[in-house]
Amino acid sequence: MPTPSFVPLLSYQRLPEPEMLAQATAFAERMATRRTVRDFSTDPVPQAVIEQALRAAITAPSGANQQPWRFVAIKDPSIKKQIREAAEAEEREFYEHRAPDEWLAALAPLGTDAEKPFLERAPWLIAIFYERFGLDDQGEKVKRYYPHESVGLASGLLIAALHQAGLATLTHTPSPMGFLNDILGRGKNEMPYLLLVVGYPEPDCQVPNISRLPFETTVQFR
Ligand code: IYR
Repeated sequence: MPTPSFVPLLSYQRLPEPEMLAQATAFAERMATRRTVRDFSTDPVPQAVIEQALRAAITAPSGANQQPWRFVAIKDPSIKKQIREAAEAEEREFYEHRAPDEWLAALAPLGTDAEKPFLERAPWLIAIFYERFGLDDQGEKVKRYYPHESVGLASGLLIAALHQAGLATLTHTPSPMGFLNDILGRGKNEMPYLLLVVGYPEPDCQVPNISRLPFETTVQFR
């Protein structure tokens, strides 16, 4: 059993209250401008920007600090093409057979269908996996704690970081996503979590006419 070891918290900087409120307000206003986009431009995005956003993502807290997230950032057109073909095959099954009417009704306001051109058009796809279990030096399974929660937190930070950098994203979840393991050569212990599509919106991009719930509906102070 390892013994705990502590170091001083040197990175923390407490803000004066007015600046704290100004920062919090600016960030909330910035995030309120985020929209999920499906019409992506083919304009390239520098890899360095994607890398910095991923550096932000991997600062997320995680169960037992196991950092179970794994990110694969894809710009290679041939890999994007394979992903599009595999995703569209699953999506056709979904829209034509698998999805119950209730689910299709819930999706109707988004105007989605089985065609996923953005998987080839967008300059970057980020495949996000979580480790269902780790593997030690001997190849033995090591239990992971709260992997779903952890990867969700990291994904949220990634979306915020990309938005802050002026990029648009789509959280895409073709189901099932096992094809990502095959195409990207990832181990069976890695579970695909989501496929984040990243790039610029098309100049004539339209988004669904939907809105966020009122603040008071989802937040309570006691
Ligand atoms: N994966 C499908 C369907 C879909 C499901 C949900 I829940 C969404 O919020 C959006 C779409 C698709 O991408 O079309």
